Amino acid sequence: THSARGWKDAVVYQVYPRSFMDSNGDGTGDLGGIISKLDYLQQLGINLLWLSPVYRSPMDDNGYDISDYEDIAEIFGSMADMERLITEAKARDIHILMDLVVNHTSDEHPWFVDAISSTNSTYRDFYVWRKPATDGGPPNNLRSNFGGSAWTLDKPSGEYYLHQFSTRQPDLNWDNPRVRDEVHAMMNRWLDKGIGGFRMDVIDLIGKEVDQQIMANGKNLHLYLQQMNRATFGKRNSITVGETWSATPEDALLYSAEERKELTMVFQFEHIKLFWDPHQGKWCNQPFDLLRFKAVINKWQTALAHRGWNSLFWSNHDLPRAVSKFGDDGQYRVVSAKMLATALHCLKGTPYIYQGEEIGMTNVHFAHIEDYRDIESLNLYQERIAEGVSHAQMIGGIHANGRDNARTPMQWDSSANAGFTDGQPWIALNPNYEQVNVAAALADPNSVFYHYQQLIALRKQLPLLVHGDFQQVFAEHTKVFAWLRTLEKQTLLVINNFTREHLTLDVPKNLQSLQGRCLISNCAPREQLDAQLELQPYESFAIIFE
Ligand code: TEU
Repeated sequence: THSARGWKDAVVYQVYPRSFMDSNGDGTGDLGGIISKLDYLQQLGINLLWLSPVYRSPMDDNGYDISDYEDIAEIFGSMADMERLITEAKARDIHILMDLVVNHTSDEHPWFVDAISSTNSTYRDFYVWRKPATDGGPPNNLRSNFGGSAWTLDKPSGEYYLHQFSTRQPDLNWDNPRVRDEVHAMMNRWLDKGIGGFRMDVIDLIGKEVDQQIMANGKNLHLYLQQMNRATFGKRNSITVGETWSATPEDALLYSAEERKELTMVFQFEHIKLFWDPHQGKWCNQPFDLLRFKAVINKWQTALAHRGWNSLFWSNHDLPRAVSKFGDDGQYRVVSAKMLATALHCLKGTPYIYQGEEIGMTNVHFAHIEDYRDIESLNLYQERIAEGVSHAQMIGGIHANGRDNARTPMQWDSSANAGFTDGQPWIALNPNYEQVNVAAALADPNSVFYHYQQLIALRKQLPLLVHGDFQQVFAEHTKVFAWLRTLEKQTLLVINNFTREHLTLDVPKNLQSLQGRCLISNCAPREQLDAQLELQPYESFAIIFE
């Protein structure tokens, strides 16, 4: 397995199992389908595979509502299939990161079924119960991320239970040591199966101080993570990445500085939230602003330059497609997708590729709300329309930032249903699958796929890419994102034109007429820079000077 220190040249690929590959024709992706595509992932060159949840679940939130942490949902296959996936992946030097969803369970988890059955249940205190407010309503005005109150009344007991997500995802009470012990034991049984580590769902919420309405970064959060590290993965060569929407760079150091013995790294979302409306959130999309975007990336690269570690991502199963969000999914789709790949993979940290990103898959624009499946979009659409927001505004917000953009089936080829299923797909495909698919990408030496493959290979070959210091250049430029990576005598210059415009850059004296070697480019290779640099639309390249 990856020694905890040797993992820094790894690249992670995220699979959303429901939409990756269907092997039994039921229209939903499954473990057999993933196994059938391991050769493809090995060809891409990734070494870690973050698997979104495949555990038993009523699928209220597509598996982020778990009713049995140690059994596999029938639609995904069996535990034997899961063990086969771990083995087959390892045979290709690919290690599985399981998705650990322990801020909450499903309301069908036996713990909750028992807890809600009686106030005397020995599992009552596994969850968060509060008496009604004096007016008989919810204990406080906390809102759920999926619309409505974060409190649901259990009529027989007259008490409310907390759920920061759907009403069917009751929050676990992490202040109860029995909860921590049960979760640690479950994690160790998964580690004993040979997984490479965990991605940890909304892990910044497990220290919540409910009565102070402090939901993220509660006072016991880091204590619980240090306990978890000691009790489970800390003793193994594991990789852990926490999903922490609230994290600042200072928090990220607390989570990921090696001596803290908490996590390997975290997902922070400042570069994502940057373009959400402060009041309407993601449903009112703000135009991309490169200067603000660069400042955030620069801040994070600088803050974790020598302690802690960055995760690097443009997208995941909750976010719009990278090329639609940060590039151009029209006539410049391929060149801008390659630019985004170079930009991500030449930063310092661990790159995450979301399924389909490596072939430049794009957002989807379904016309009707009935075409969508995501509980978050469906609930918030209803809630906002009821508040008087127009259909056009909400469907526009879903088109720009809805989670189903990332959940339409993986596009394998131009055959029916893009080769994803020979059944009825659980969600419609993106109509562009006849042009945008893996088969076409593998047949085209200039495809986005081979650009990713090259970047992943370079990371394994070049310590400069893994360990080199980051230093932004052209910091004030509103259309170009550029930086240097330096390690000992080597300097890498990375230049990305984030626009469809032809640009002319004045090259600083110290970078002029140096003889370099072009590491990668999405246009003509560059070896040397003169006083002026003409950039094509979305042109991106990296030159190494020794
Ligand atoms: O996401 C946490 C989360 O907060 C996001 O759903 C976020 O609220 C939303 O995408 C922004 O509008 C994690 C999982 O990644 C997500 O799929 C789950 O739905 C959620 O937790 C609950 O488990």
